[in-house]
Amino acid sequence: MADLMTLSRYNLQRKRDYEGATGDFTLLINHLALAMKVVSREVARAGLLDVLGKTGAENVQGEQVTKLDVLSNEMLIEVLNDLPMVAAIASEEDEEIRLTRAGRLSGRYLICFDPLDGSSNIDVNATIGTIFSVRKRHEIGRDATEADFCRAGSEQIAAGYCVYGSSTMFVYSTGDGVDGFTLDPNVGEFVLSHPDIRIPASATCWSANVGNARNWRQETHAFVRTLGSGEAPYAKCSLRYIGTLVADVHRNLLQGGVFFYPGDTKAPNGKLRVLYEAHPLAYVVEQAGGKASDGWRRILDVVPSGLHARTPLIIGNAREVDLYASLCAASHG
Ligand code: FDP
Repeated sequence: MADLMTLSRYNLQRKRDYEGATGDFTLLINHLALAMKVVSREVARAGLLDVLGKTGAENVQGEQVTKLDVLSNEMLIEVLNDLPMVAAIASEEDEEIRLTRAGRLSGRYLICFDPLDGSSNIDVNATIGTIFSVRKRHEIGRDATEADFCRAGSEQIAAGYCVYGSSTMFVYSTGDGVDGFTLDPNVGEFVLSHPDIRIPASATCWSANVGNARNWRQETHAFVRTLGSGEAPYAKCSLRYIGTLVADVHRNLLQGGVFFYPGDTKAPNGKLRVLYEAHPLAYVVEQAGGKASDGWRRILDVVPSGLHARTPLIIGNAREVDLYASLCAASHG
């Protein structure tokens, strides 16, 4: 029992390390984790309940909304709505921000999340996940606005994700390294299983939707040629693509690798969203010693033009992210 470092115990211990900590932030992380435990339960029972399939509606991104998307979104909103320290929420599923019931005026924190990343993998039982980030707002005492959210990713004070895979794992950072907790289904608690995650020094794989190669620009083709060259340091580098961003990034974080969803001739800004996907994952990966870029800029420096703005994303081992950036610079001058 003494060794069972649960997420709540871990957070309590950390709180003691920070002078003046009110416990608000600890409570917030614990509630986010609680919501993800509930989502994990629903994901695990998905085939048994009537929660598979699409609702028939489209979300703000013009994508088909699945029933589990809706359920996860509601679950997170429900949990966050009554926390007095949370002022407002931005969800990938919602067109506008949501001011919370309890904290809209006095809450210090703004939360962004993608309730269920990898929706197209739900019905085939492949790994999916939830991604979140926490920001502190600059002004309290008034309703938060979209502009309060549309700021650089470097303003995040915490970010993380939960992957619903062969086990459920909660991984997060508060700017002081990255820790991973695995859900023990018998105890119902996240238990510290991966302390101080560091991305391995070299990439063992690369991950991209090669189906888009027909639209890729020359820098992306050149990048793939290098990764697939079979020459050092890529002699053993293989392709691994789950097609759920958070799951691909999670694997690469643990085993070394680079994920890229670049801008191309069809979609110059790529597919992934700045606030709900790129910013939080970039925060985690940087904290683990990796890098994230849009090819030109550090992702954490990107200021989104709107709540649902998209960005090209190259994320993983520093060496490979830098290589992609140098190829961009070479092909566009
Ligand atoms: P999905 O559309 O299934 O929700 O941004 C969402 C996302 O999945 C990412 O998780 C994933 O990496 C990417 O889109 C997959 O896009 P492609 O199907 O174009 O490869």
